[in-house]
Amino acid sequence: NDMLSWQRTSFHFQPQENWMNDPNGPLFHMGWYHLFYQYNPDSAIWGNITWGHAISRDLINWLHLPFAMQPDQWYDINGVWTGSATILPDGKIVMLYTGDTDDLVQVQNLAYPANLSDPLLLDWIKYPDNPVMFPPPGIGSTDFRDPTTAWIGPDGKWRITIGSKVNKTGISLMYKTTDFITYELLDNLLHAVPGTGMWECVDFYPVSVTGSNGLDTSVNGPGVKHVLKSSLDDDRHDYYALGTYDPINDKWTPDNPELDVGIGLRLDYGKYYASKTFYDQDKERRLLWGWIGESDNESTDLLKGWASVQSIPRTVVFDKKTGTNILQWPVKEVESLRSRSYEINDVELKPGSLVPLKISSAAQLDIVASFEVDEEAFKGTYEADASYNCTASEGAAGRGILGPFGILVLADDPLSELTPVYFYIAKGVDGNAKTYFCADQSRSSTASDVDKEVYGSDVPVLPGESLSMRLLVDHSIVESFAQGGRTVITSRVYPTRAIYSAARVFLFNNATGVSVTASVKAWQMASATLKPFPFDQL
Ligand code: DQQ
Repeated sequence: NDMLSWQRTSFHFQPQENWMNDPNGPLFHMGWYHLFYQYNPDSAIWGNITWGHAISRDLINWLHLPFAMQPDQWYDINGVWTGSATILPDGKIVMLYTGDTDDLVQVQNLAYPANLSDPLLLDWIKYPDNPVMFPPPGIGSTDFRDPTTAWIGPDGKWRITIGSKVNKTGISLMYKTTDFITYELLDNLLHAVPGTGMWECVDFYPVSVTGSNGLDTSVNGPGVKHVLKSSLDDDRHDYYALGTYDPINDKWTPDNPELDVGIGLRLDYGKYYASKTFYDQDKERRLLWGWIGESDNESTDLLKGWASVQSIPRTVVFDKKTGTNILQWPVKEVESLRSRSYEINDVELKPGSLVPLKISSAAQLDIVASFEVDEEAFKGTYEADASYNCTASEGAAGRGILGPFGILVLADDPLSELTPVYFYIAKGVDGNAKTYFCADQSRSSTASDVDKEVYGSDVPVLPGESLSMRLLVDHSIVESFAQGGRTVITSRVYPTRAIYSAARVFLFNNATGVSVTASVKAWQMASATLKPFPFDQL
């Protein structure tokens, strides 16, 4: 089927076939980035979870390797579930992962590479006395999973945290260890948030408040904040908050309790889950991977024979300008795929206008765009949609005074299919404006059995800043970044008509009361190379 094969991505990481979910244990070792991932070798739906393994020099082109770990022991026979890597000061690599036992109990297991001097880390040894942790008293046997990367505290002991829940309160349990074999459960929780339910794939790491490099996981002190991220099983989104970590009491406190984990900011407002960061010691940056799942139905996934991709890895830094959020940005290596470029500057978009860009077969693109709103019309607007909300709105078809305006991608000429990514400005009678960044999937596909949500949230815009967005378009995935990565939305879409040479890009302004001046630079993107194993040479 032509349409289904066109929908397969060309520069996102994915296995050759079948089901994939969470990224696991990412690390850099001897010149290679390693990515492990939750994989079903037998089908395009979840099950038989095995650790897939791939390596890359540049995070974009990948070599598939044999499975790292398979469900073959009593303590992981129902699945080698999510885990994280820790690189010890002597260079040893420790992998902790969740096993679903023969009794369906969630336990934590230890594994390590058989041969550290192998750059490919082909063989993995499961510690013979696994499991190393059982669900502690008071914790449900199926509510104990996804250990983090370890970090070292002032007492010289390693810490890890593991997500769980008590009734409806999402919690993160704290453990200390010196040898990764025996663990001490602390009385104290790293954090808890009522009403958020089971915390999956907790991620916990420092960010620098002053510098622009990433920080290794054990770094703490003045000028450091800590990000706590949880994937909420109940609503399938990744939430984070900035705060302070006290390593004596092993407690994390949010900067703003109103924007606590699970009730405040999302890492990504679209289809994005179970993400995990790691410290790239080679380039001194913190990198974030996330699972982009499917939002069609399982029978289509079975038909196309694969499900899910990983996001383009993103660098994560603290946003020094706002102080309230992190910035996520596609790794610079993705720019190596940029080829033919297209540029258009200072186009005036009057209310109701639509301007096609001269790009055909617009399936693989990197787009950078900025928008200046007509100052006088903006100032003269007394009130505009003060209570706007992307998700509850009518999407890009809903016209307001100061929005929407932005870009239509994966759109065909008659606009029978289109995925709008746009800004929408709301203004209260107090004169304060709030800018929203949204992605509308309601008309992305003529298929009826796919998700049609409008995604998005507000995005901080500081005085003097123009509105800017970056879009990575890859057939059926659009990763959209506003204001340098303050708000991010990943769209998983299923075009059936806006495909091959019919896939186009437009600028649009559907506001009724304001003109917008747009400048755009777009690049056609080459395909990444994903080689099967065995490959001829490195
Ligand atoms: N996926 C894994 C679990 C994790 C969940 C199982 C999150 O370890 O909690 O495939 O997507």
